[in-house]
Amino acid sequence: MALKNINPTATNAWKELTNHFNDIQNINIKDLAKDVNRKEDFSLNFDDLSVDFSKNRITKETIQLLVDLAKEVDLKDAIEKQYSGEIINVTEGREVLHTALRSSSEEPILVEGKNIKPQIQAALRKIKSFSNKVISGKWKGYTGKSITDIVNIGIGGSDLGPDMVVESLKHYKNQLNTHFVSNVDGDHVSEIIKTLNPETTLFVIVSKTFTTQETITNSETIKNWFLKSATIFDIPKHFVAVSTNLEAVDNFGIDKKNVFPMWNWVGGRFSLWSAVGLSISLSVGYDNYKALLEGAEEMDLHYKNEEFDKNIPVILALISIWYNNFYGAETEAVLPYSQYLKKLPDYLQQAIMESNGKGVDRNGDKIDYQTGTIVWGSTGTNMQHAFMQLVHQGTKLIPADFIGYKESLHGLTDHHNKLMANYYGQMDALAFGKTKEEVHLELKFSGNEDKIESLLPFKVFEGNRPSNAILFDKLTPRSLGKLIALYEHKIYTQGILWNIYSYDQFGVELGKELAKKILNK
Ligand code: G6Q
Repeated sequence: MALKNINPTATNAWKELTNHFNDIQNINIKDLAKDVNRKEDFSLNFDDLSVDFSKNRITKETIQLLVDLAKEVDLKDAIEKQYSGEIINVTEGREVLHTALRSSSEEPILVEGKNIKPQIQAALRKIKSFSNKVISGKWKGYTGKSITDIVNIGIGGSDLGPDMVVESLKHYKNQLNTHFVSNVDGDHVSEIIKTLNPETTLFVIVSKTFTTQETITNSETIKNWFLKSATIFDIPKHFVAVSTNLEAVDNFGIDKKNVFPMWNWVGGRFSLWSAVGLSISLSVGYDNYKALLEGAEEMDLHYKNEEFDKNIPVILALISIWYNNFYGAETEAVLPYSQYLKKLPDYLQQAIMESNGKGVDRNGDKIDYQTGTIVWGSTGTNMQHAFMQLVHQGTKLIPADFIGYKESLHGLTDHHNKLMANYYGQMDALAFGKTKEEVHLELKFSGNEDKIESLLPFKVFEGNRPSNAILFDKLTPRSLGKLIALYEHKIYTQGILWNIYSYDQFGVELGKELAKKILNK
């Protein structure tokens, strides 16, 4: 049975939310914070994760009404349909089963009548044994040397996820150096090749279709470069593929034994949990890769089983809808206070904007309300010295997720205390601002009384700018898995509430078609 098809703006809850918005739209976070229980009432804890959403323009009633909305569009039913393998990617006629990739339960999940769990387990075993061979140095290149460098060749979903995770887990990496080639711009591949020795490099070509222009072009260029010093008989030792297109992989010269599976029931941007994540397992070892999957599964179970008002992905999705559809906020910032997470905003831009950037509802009708949010961001504290000016004092409302870790990975306590002081300081500054009176006193006591009149308005911070504090104990493969799965479920929740299909991406096709036509000319 397909997903339900309910226009959110036609629901009772939406009407009530509209009335409620009219009543409280001028509410101030500073006033709300006077309630001593606020932080406790507006926080959720789950294992090593705590989410404090108290610094938002919301009351208990707001949450209640948003939860009512989720119930009225039957989010529960949609979640169950996703997990059980119904064809919820209707426009492409596919199941959406990235959650199955990290499920440790024995319960079968059927696709076309066949249980997919055994295939998933077999792929994991293959990833494990291959990673072990390469990492231990048993896998030899064509001159008998061990592998030192891995190059992932892929684009979009076959690049952004693995690239982000490899970067985020750099602390856990082994001796292998991992590189990513994606852009069809020859400068990208040229710069990477420059640093490589063909005798000790392993290329992982990741392409579900094995027809993607960028990936095939880069793979051919790399193969030609490789064949300058090796022969075609050496290809199996240096090229492996992750794909569904076995024929094209074979034509490329890759040994059948070295092909890792991909499945149509996993979308590209949700595929890092499949063999698309091979470069992750090579970079940090299979055990860490498995821990990433386990962390994601923990979040999957939380999302599936928890009541909506205690469900972290659901609550974050609902708050985002509140700003997007009622306050008219157009963008959201994702601000990780960890240099390791510098690629997270790029990754989330694809996951969120490709999924929910849709203007037609599940009926095929043009939508007259706002859908997908624009997501952007960068790491703290760097961005505090860059774009945060606009977030603090600009004219736009930009809700922000602040992602932080209690513990530092390198034990540099002094650095970490400063980092986290900034993490909390930014959220307080956004929420509570600085009043005229405070600026007045500050100028007076700093010996600038004569400048009060001319400077005061520029130094006032309005405040009332919302943020969520997403805080983990420590950056580990497990907590990263949880974080990524959290955003995946936020995406789906919003797609369901906006009555759109989150799992297709026809919007990227036209440009590709036209580029082909122009190239042929
Ligand atoms: C993601 C999209 C898209 C896809 C790339 C690569 O959800 O489907 O980004 O991952 O276009 O496709 P191939 O893996 O087929 O090369």
